[in-house]
Amino acid sequence: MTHFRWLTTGESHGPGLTAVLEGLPAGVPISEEYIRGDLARRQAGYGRGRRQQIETDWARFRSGVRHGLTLGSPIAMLIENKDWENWQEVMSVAPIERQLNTITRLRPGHADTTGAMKYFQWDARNILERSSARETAARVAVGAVCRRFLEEFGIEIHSHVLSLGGVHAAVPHPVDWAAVEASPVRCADEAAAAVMIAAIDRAKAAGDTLGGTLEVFATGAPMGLGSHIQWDRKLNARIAQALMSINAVKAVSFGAGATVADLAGSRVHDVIRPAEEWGDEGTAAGGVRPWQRRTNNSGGFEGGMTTGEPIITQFVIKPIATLANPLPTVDLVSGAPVQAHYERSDVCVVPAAGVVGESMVAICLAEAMLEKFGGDHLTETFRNYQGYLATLGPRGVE
Ligand code: EPS
Repeated sequence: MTHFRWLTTGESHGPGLTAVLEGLPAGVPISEEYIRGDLARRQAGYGRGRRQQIETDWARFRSGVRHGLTLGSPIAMLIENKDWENWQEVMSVAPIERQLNTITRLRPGHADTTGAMKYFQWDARNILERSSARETAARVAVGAVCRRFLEEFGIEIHSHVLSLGGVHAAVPHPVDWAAVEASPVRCADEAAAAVMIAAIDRAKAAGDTLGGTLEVFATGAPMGLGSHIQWDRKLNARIAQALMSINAVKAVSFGAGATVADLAGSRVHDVIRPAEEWGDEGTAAGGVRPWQRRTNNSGGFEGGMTTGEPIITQFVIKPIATLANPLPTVDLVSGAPVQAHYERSDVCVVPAAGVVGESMVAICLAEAMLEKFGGDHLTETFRNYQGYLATLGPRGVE
């Protein structure tokens, strides 16, 4: 059993976000600068609003790291909200004298309506502050620590935008990840990216918002993470939950995804290549799998376990619910018909969502690696990992 667990705390306009991560072994190299790389990637992307000009997200370690290495103790990280300065009265911990304006014009598509009923609130701010996607900054901090751990095992995680506002990219194989990182919409298809940017500009002018489809691509995970033994041990299912938990996500798929519904089995299943076919490619997989596949329609999973092929998962994010040109709704207090609340928001967060998706996959993979290989120090985890890899391959005669 692993004791891997993590939590985030924080309201969007409160003093800051906190993340606690427990269960990583000692000896993992990590720095605040490393985490900043992913936090900055999440803050970027065409279509973001004014809030990102205020914030420069930085995760400060409060525990769990000494002299650049994890200690095996709980890691706490604090990300300050720079905007807090402007919200001290609105978000005051102590009761205040002044009567503040409340948010009562419920936004369709946000957590406002159900949250206000369920948590017995008169002010939707008491719901939206926590349901805001600001929280994903804390997830990315946890994900970055996990990513650094996975790097020790040669596992790399990327993401890119497949579609945005109905504009679909042509996906080159292999994907040019440097081009993705250089793109304002995190899409390597330059022509499609230009159309996506124009679509964001049009949506902004119309007071509207846009969603899209993202793909996360992880290489180097060894065959055999997760298990077929029980429903909650299937790693693809756990990744699906992790991605579905990202704000505004409506669908998750793997590999060929929904297209397999229309194809015969002979067109779907990934044929296993015997060693004779590998030719100059050497071992099939840099050792993480004993045999290669001719295709990867499974997205790297069979029976809820990694096959050793790249993990490929897609997720769909709806257009964000805060519209500058608001939708009809009702008032929380009077029930009267009104237009929904609007303060300030992003037009499109699709590019940023890819970084959050990578982070969630990193967290799931780190947990699965530690379930399989254990270890209180990275050296021990690595020894167990190498011992396992040495067992992969033709069984021979017992
Ligand atoms: C969000 C609304 C906006 C976004 C926010 C999510 O914030 P504000 O209300 O301060 O303008 O910028 O996302 C972030 C702050 C972030 O860091 O991603 C919402 O209502 O969900």
